[in-house]
Formats: sequence, structure tokens, C-alpha cells
Amino acid sequence: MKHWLLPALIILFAACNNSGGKDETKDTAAVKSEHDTMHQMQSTEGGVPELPAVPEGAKVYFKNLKDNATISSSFKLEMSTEVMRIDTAGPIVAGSGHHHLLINGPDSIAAGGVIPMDSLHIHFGKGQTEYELKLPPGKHKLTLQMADGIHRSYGSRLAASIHVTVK
Ligand SMILES: [Cu+2]
Repeated sequence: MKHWLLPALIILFAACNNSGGKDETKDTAAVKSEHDTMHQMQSTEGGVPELPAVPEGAKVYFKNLKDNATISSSFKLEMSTEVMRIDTAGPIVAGSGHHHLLINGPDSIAAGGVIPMDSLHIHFGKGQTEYELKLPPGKHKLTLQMADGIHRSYGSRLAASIHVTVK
């Protein structure tokens, strides 16, 4: 009696998730092999594009600060570029990137190096060109460094440093 009933049951429940089936233990294997064919993961190895080249004449600079300037402990910094376009972090687009401010750091970060993210390495990944800088009194070095969408430095050609004295 059971022998002819079982195939009919399998057909009935094949499309379902075999919930509520009485012969659960017998169906499981068949349902599982069906599902396995659907799982084919594609690997994305080698998918990271190269760092875009820096265009001719491109530069970054502090728009409202000169070297050896004296500023107050709160100062609205303006960051600017020539040739390069300002973009948000994320997409990697040749000829564009976002600003970073390095406080008392190196003159630049080697091209391709990922810029750290902490209180001395400030990212402007929303495409900001202004920043409310707050520094304690004394001498400080400020460096602008532009990087691509995944925070890879464009190197010394897109970096600029100045020294300031905070009153
Ligand atoms: Cu960044």
C-alpha cells in the first residue's frame, strides 16, 4: 500500500519546503540535492582596480592658510584642488578623490598606501572641502593628502604641507 503512495507524495511536496510532510526523513535527501545545484558562488579575486594615475598639473592646497601662519585654536580650514575633482569615498574614478588632513604627520603618504583613520588622519569622504580645525596652542604641521575612493593615497604629487602656530 505504501509503495505506490510514496512517489505521489514526493511530487506533491517537491515544490514546498517539505514542512508538514509525514515522511520527512525520507524526502530530505532528494530535496537537498535539488537545492545544492542552486549554490554556485562566484569568486571575485583580483577585482580591485589599480590606483588611477595623477593627471598633469593636478595639486592640492590650503586655500585660506599660508605657511607659518598664526591662527586661533579654532579655525575654519578650506581645502582646495586644481585639475582633480572632489568625490565621495566609494567609487574609484580617475581624476577624482577626497581630501585628508594629516596633523603633525609626514609630508605625504606613499602612493597606493591606505590612509589610516584616527584623530591625526582625518578623512573627508563625504567630499567636504571645509573643516573646523581645533588645535592646542603651539606649533603644528598640517598636511593635505588626496586619495582615491578606497582611501589609497595619490602620493606626494597630491600632498601639501604647511606649519602653523596656534595662539
Ligand atoms: Cu579617505
